[in-house]
Amino acid sequence: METEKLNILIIGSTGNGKSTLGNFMLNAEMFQSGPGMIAVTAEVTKETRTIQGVDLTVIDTVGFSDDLGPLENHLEQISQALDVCTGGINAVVFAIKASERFTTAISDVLTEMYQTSDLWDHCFVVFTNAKGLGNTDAEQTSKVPKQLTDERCPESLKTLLDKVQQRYVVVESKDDMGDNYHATKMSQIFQMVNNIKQHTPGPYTNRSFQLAFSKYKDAKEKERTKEIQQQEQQRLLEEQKKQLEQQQKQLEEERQRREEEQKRQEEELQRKLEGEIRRTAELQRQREEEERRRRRKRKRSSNKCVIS
Ligand SMILES: Nc1nc2c(ncn2[C@@H]2O[C@H](COP(=O)(O)OP(=O)(O)OP(=O)(O)O)[C@@H](O)[C@H]2O)c(=O)[nH]1
Ligand SMILES: [Mg+2]
Repeated sequence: METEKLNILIIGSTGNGKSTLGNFMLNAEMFQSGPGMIAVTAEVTKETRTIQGVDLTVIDTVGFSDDLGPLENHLEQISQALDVCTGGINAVVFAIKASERFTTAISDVLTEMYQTSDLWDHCFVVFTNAKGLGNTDAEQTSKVPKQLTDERCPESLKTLLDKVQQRYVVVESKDDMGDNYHATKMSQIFQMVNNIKQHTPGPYTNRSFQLAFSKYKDAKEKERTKEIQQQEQQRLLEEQKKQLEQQQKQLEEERQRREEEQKRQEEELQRKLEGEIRRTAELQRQREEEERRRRRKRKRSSNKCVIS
């Protein structure tokens, strides 16, 4: 009888325990993992081992992070990872460190991804670092994290669990919890994969992903073109507004200039008129003075005639 082959792809945000989970699944130190603030896994890596009679191939990926840039880059790297197995992927694990906050950075990526891909039908969540929730023994580390039933559970996390049809496993994948723990957890993980197998027509391939991805890219391209057109329209409108304001300013300046010129001309005319009036009055005064002088002279000469 042929051995069952399963391909599991692990995705998630950087530092959420993807590589450690990969090592846990394969029960060997195959992938490099580590603490700290800098992303460890820098490229997609594939490793295979036989676990519970299954030829299990785990594909570890570069974590979602700001360093990856826009969502397109995140999707591109998922696309590359999906190409690693020719037969397709039986299940995609979304790794979330249960001990850490579910940040908006993750949910933003997810919200965009929901629109873009049908990958969720093949996906289940693994909450890693179960011990980090304060659980110590094997039984406790399998419990549903209290946060999931808390009314303050982030909507984005609830949506993610809805998207994966409430398929999730809680695992302590770093600390050695013994062979029984490993066997139990791997059985749970294989159950998830079987559940996915039952509910999907076949393994998930990069072709399906690319279809959704190209639709997404087209939509984004249209969005960008629309945005550029809107910006261009806005720019033109603002330019027209500026021109109009400039014209109005020029018209106003012209009106003021004309008003001032008219005022100046009126004042000039007024001055001329007043000068003319003054000159006429002076002439009049001089004429009267001359007349008076002439009269006095005539009077004097007529008096002289009378005396002689
Ligand atoms: N206690 C405990 N520590 C964990 C668990 N999972 C991961 N860690 C620790 O968390 C840190 C990050 O784990 P990695 O497996 O390197 O995380 P990653 O998602 O592969 O990170 P990148 O490769 O940078 O994207 C390491 O120090 C791990 O030892 C877990 O289940 N329990
Ligand atoms: Mg890693």
